[in-house]
Amino acid sequence: MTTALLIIDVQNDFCPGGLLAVEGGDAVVPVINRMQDDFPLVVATQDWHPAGHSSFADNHEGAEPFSTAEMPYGTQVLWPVHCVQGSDGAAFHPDLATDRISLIVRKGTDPSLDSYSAFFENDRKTSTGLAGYLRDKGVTALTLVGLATDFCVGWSALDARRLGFDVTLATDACRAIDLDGSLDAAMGNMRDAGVGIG
Ligand code: VGL
Ligand code: ZN
Repeated sequence: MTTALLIIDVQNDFCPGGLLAVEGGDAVVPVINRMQDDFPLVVATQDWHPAGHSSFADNHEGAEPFSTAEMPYGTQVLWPVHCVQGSDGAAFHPDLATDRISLIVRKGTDPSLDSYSAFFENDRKTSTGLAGYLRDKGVTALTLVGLATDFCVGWSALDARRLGFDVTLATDACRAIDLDGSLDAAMGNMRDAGVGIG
């Protein structure tokens, strides 16, 4: 069994001082750095949006950040502008060790479609290609870390289970946004799906 470490969205905009800051987001960095040597394969994602992305409240007339909109693929939270392609906010946290990362998946690049999960965009159908990469590398199990527990980490964990991977969430290496009970909901969904909570 090969277990890979999947590092989700440890980017400046999700850390204190960023445009969609997660409380304590930067605290995951030293934990993740220490964990990397325990895994033969390390993969990371970056949230990577064009400025005109449809998940940004600014791109919806009169919409407030953290409100929702109905999209063709379902209900979408409208976020503050964050992780714009090439911006400092979209870069990895400067202290994240990146030398051992063998693949970086950039997601959320389609202006009309958000992508929380590392595996599928929010229509739950459009693949990022990550599953194929991991299977080709013989990976059968994943440990997930990063930001944010209740959105990109949680959706990635559920998709990974759906794809047949063994999944563990390393909770001390994750932090949540926690919007209207979203953390409790995500933890419940992950437990129900058989995600190991470490
Ligand atoms: C994320 C909201 C919007 C995340 C990304 O990384 O959890 N959350 N885009
Ligand atoms: Zn995003």
